[in-house]
Amino acid sequence: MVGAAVTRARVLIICAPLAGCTGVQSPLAPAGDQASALSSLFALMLWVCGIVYVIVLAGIAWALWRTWRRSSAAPSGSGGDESPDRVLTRTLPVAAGAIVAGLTVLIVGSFWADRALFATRGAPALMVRVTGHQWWWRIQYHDPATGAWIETANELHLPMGTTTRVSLGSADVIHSFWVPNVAGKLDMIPGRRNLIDLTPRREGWFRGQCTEFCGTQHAHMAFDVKVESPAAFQTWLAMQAAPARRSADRGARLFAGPCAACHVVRGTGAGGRAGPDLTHVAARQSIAAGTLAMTRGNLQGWIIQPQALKPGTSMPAVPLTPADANAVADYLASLR
Ligand code: HEC
Ligand SMILES: [Cu+2]
Repeated sequence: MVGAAVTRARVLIICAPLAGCTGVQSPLAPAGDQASALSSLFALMLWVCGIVYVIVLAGIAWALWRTWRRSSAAPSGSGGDESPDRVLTRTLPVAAGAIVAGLTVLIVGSFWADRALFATRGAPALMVRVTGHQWWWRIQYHDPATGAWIETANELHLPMGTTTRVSLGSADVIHSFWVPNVAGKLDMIPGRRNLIDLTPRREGWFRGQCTEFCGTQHAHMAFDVKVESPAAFQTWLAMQAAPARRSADRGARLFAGPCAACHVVRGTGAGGRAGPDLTHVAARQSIAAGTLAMTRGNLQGWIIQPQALKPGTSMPAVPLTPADANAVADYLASLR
């Protein structure tokens, strides 16, 4: 019994690293052009370096075997058939040639992959602006029809098969933007904007993550990514562009007090810019940059005690009676 359990534990431990080879946050399961280019480059490097590794080990084994055979055949130590100098002059050019050839393959491969990262030379089909904040993501879509910027947070939607150019910036410290299944990573630096192209090729949900340590809640700075058909994307964007549902409930009135100072709810008086846009917050998958699943209960928990769920977050605990927090959570859950 105990033996079987130990064996099972060993198998699990050995297999654990393989879990990184697939899933919604893995560069080894590419679902976009840029991630495919990078994973091909990874495969090329793995093969070239793997072959070199095997050749070097084989050479060492062969040399050891020859030395052993010679010393057992001629115990007097009177040398073999060939002088070491002659062996060197014959093998060195071959080894040098192999090194140059291997490095050339790697250099060409990495230039090739680098060029593939910028898909479109001209104007991209869609422009998105993502700004890193400690510890959440402000996301703005450029609407080509009106020229307006449509704002949301912590959830990135991308149309399948088209290139979205994302302009990355930061409001405070250096963050880094990474959706491993779709593209490589790029830093978000205060005072400048970096551009990254995303061309997704598979529909579904993926996960993005900040990959530059940016403070205590760095690990809780994630975002959901939805790749959907261009038609579904247009429907979603139109929904995001619309103002929030009008409400005269108690929750809406309570929200207009302290919460409105930091949060925008378009179509109402709430215009604070310090926190995420909440116009359609209930339509998102998660709360507080991937920290909690979007449920009515988690919304209420977050409102009552954000500092317990994400210690250090810039959202303070606003004093509310349980009945008031309940009403505010009802209001937020209605913002779809
Ligand atoms: C001082 C500014 C401030 C005040 C006041 C404030 N918030 Fe926040 N809020 C934030 C910030 C900043 C975040 C992002 C926190 C994070 O993810 O680290 C946030 C996050 C949220 C989120 C999660 C949004 C998302 O997309 O994940 C909700 C919901 C929310 N706040 C509701 C409220 C409500 C309701 C009130 C009033 C009771 C309130 N906030 C008061 C700053 C504030
Ligand atoms: Cu960060």
